[in-house]
Amino acid sequence: MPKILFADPALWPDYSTALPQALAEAGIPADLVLEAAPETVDYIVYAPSAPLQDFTPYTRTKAVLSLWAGVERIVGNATLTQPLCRMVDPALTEGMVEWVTGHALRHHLGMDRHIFNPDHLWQPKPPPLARERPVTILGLGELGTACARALAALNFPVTGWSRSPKSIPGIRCLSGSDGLRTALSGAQIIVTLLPRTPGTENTLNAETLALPARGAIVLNPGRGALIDDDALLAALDSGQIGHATLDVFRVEPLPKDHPFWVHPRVTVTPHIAADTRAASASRVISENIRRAEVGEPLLHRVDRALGY
Ligand code: NDP
Ligand code: OXD
Repeated sequence: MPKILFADPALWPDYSTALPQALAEAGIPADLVLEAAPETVDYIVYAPSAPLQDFTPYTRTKAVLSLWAGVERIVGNATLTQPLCRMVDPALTEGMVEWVTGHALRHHLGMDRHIFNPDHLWQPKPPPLARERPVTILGLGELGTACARALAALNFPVTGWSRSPKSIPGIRCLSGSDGLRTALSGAQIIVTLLPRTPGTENTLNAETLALPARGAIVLNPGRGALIDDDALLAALDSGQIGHATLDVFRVEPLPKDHPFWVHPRVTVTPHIAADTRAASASRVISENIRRAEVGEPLLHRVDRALGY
């Protein structure tokens, strides 16, 4: 019977029912524990906030299974030599699609003008149709692709950008550094859904923020480090960027004195774009344990060299 260490006690209340149930549904008789002698552990269910930081003594561990989609706080741990899998949770993806389409539609429809109208102004200014508003999504992985499809289904012309070339029906797919310039040029809404790696740091900077259409909207549910904060603030001040809706930050919680809190063209959401949901995440974890137990390849393996 495999021994599974649930390494983050703070998250256990969410998983104490869902994980045993999912393991049972997957037909895995498991010894699920919150503490164990490291050399007895077969699988580790992990989050970066877990007290466990030294993986060296976990000599028989077959996989470390992250509850987080982004692994930048784990992947650089030199003691973690066991296979690492990230979270790809259908419910998390659903949540991200809702956050991105909701905030895209807020700006597309100009909702703020009517929600905050203290002077009761009657100023009919119909928005353009979605088909007239180009959207660019940086990152065409699990989340970026789902958001691209959802926005394309609403008729937005969607361009996506990724490291490797892709072909997705209904989406203009670009890659590489020339692709980035083309993807951003003329975009009216930009969504950043890249992982944080050395290759994605400051993807949006003074130079690239000058490429979109004037007044473009930035939505960042990816990671704070994808954007150069100072360059974004300058672009907001000049009107080159019309508004930024930001869910993730270089430092979280966002420090109380950070200019983003008070900037009139910034909306801050507190890293809630898409949560891992215990029921569906437990099924993902259980499926990976089932696979490992029967010698099938693990799903969602992190490429250490690429960092995601
Ligand atoms: P994936 O790994 O599935 O996709 C990542 C995408 O980014 C891929 O298309 C990849 O390209 C592309 N990419 C990576 N590096 C580069 C690069 N240097 N240049 C161009 N493209 C690059 O990740 P997910 O879609 O699952 O998640 C994306 C990120 O969203 C996570 O890493 C996490 O940071 C964030 N997130 C935020 C949440 C929130 O609540 N705010 C919740 C969950 C995740 P390729 O396809 O070629 O590999
Ligand atoms: C994640 C996140 O990576 O919540 O799962 O940001």
